[in-house]
Amino acid sequence: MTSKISGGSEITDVKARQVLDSRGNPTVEVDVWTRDRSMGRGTVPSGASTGIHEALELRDGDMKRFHGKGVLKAVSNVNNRIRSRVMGKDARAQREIDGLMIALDGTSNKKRLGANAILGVSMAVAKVAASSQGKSVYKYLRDLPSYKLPVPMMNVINGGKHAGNKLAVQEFQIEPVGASSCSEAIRIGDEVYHSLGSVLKAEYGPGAINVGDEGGYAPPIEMTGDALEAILQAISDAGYDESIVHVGIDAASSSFYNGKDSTYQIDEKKLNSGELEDYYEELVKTYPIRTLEDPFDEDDFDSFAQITRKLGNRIKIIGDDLYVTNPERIKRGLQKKATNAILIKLNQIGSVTETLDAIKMSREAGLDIVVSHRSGETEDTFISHLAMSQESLFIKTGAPARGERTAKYNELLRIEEELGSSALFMGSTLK
Ligand code: 2PG
Ligand code: MG
Repeated sequence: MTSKISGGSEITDVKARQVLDSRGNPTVEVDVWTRDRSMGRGTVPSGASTGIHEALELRDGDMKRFHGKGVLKAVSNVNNRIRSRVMGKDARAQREIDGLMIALDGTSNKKRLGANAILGVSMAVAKVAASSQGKSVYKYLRDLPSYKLPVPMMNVINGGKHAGNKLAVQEFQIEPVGASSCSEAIRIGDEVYHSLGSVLKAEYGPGAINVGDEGGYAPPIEMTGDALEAILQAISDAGYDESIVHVGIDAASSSFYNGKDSTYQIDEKKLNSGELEDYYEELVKTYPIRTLEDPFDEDDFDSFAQITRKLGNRIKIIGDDLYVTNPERIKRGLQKKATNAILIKLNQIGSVTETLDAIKMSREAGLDIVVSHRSGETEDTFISHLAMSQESLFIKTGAPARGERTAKYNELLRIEEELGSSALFMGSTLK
């Protein structure tokens, strides 16, 4: 019997193709098949405010096709070198398969095969293994006695590299922690999002409700405080208050950092890291901000540690570009007590196994987990399952608008339905 099951999950085909992401840029999609005719598909996302320490996204550089952004080399690496090594393996052997691809690549940042090639296969392998066992992906990834759905961290105003406005801060988020379930949190977030549309339209004109890369509005606002005021107004217009809906920001501050004189350009000011820390402290005093991601440049572990010492008992300081889901950098951050939470993105490190290892290390050290999308996304819903399986406090996956963002929230609605009355909600731990 066992050998029959093992035979069923034997990989019989691997096929990659080039498809488009939500920004209209090419990306890698991989289908993996097993003997029992199960199929798993992984479609790889792509960032804009990419950390310099991230694994390499292999692009063709052929300026005659897709302005150099094609991924045919990565696709060919899957269809040839990776495929021939992975064929015949048991899809349940995730660690072995990921290890084999990492060794085949042989570089520290996956630049030979491309992290996009490796991750596409890695996600497809996990999905096909789940499907071959007749399990939901989150249950396959981690068998837990009960599951808690994450709090949606919805990016409702886009700035920085995700929008054509002058906001330095990249993301303004709402977090409906006071909901009694994930589905209720999605409803509340959606209501606030639409109220915000009305607030922005009234204040800044009809063009203010055009949206940025992650589905949040991209109004012609320049000052951080003005964006936060609009959000508070929207929370109240929708009939809620700060105890139900928290606010968060992802400063993505490497994108407004000038390395030449070590200053940050924000709100018409040029600040050094000490002044920027005071600026955040004031912001947190004035507004109900409960999460603050990437407040300083991606290599400034010490400033992260300092703000965590100061504000860490009240709010979550989240490291994204700082850690790039990389165990080596996480170790460094833990030694310095740089943050109390970590953003997790599969394509920053480039395989499911390494992502799970990064999460385990972070969780065991007491960091809160925030599983995240990228600004360039696809219809793939793997991160909804990853968040479920890893007891992620939040899932950060954009506004409750645009198909590639709602795909993730909708998958959580399906999961909550599948769990029925046993479904728990992370919001209850944050009230
Ligand atoms: C971030 C991400 C996702 P990007 O900085 O957290 O919101 O942006 O994918 O552009 O790196
Ligand atoms: Mg970020």
